[in-house]
Amino acid sequence: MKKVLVANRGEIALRVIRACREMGLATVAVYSDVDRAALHVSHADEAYRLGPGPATESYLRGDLILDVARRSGADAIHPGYGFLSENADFAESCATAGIMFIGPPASAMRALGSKTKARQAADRAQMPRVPGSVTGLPSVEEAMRVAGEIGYPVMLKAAAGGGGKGMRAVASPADLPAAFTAASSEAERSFGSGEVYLEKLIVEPRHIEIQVMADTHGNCIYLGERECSVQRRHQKVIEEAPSAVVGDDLRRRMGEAAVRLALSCGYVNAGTVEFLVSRDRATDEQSFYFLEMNTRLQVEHPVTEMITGIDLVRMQLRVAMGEPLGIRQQEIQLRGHAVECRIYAEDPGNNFFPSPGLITRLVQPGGPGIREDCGVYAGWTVPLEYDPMLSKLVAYAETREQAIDKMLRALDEYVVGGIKTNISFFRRILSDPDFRAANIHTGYLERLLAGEDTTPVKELSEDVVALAAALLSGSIKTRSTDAIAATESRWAAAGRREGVGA
Ligand code: MV4
Repeated sequence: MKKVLVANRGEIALRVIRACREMGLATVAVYSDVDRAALHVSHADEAYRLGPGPATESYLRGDLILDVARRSGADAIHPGYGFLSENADFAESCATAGIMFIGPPASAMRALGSKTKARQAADRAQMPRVPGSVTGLPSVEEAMRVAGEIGYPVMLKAAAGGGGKGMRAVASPADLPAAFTAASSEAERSFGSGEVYLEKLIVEPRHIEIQVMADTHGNCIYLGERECSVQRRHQKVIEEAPSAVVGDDLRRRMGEAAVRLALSCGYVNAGTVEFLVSRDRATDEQSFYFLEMNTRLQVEHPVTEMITGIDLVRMQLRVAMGEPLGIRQQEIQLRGHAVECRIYAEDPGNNFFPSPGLITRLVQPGGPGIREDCGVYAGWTVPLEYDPMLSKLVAYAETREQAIDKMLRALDEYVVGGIKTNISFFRRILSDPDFRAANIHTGYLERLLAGEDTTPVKELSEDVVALAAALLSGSIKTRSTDAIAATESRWAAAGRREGVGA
């Protein structure tokens, strides 16, 4: 491998270009018309125009990207996250063109891309998964039967969905038929497949994911977990590693399950296995349930890099070159605590509406234990066409409390002029007593924003379960649901990808 085409933009394109340069690999950037002056273009050795601004006419055009690979003589393509990173057809067309796709084989993407296929793979790998169906539900009657078997509340999910899109919580049998029909037609519209399955609803779980890395010699390791429960409308807002509630034993059990799944699907390169973790209020025991597997490098990979000391992109490139992992499971050591804030051009004071425009001033934080993966600069105009993430701010320290306080200090240094950002939003979360006490779960942020008590309920009364189900299904319109929904649809149409996924 001599020359890598980075088929992405923003901070992740810069991240990959940096790793390539350190390894003596030549780099090719691709850009759309609105990204002509983007940072990743100037950092690459060569840059090629793809087309107009919309992602569907540029970063999602696998044919144009392959054409640039041929013209530039690139022998590998790194897809980053989002865009074509989980597109099995694109991975296959790279292989057909004799170009190394830096990621898993198309076959592994296909085995894990459908959520029902992934659940079947989880059964083969003997992983605990959320009770429910592992195939699509052929009819409302069958949905009623399965839901009756596992007990309400249940969660309807689109097999072709993911990241929380097309999910519906159902609190009672009376609500199921309408929810099933709605979920299926929404799935058909959004993902081209109306296949819907259902699971037992896990109330107020934690969303914890395991990073895995597999080479082409049959080796696969896990690199600890990331706590991703602090989300707003299935967009991760703050991620951290390690999780405050995962001890050595649970980490080992989840990690070994994740590795079993990866190996059983012939997985190669970086991947993330998502779990729900819940604590039984009666026995106080923790249970973990397989949710889905993401067949790409994730936005939040830096927090894992900080506590393991391992450069995951460098490892991805070496695996793609056919090298063995070069490290055994028992050599992986986790040290310290890392917290990541995704800095967005959004206005928390106006329903988190995107705030594109010219960045007139940029003062970036620094100092010991601060890492900033930034994709913008003063003088850059944040375009409307893509996900409005500006950078990822990561704070690393010996303990969680020190990492949080370091992050607060760094956020105080951060100045972005000309556009609105969500920086103030993080100060509110990181100062919240429940967050600082790690009393977080997937419903935490919605309740903090709604001004409600965020302390997890001690025992679940029926009305709390119904409230949780209704909140999860979005059937309770929070203040800004409609406005955000309007924004979401605009961004979704503009090809907004990973970076919002749960
Ligand atoms: C669930 C769940 C509870 N019970 N499934 C969210 C996106 C995708 N990764 C799966 N997700 C969930 N699936 C069952 N059976 C809770 C989540 C979940 C979540 C749900 C609503 C609001 C925010 C959430 C954040 C993380 C996970």
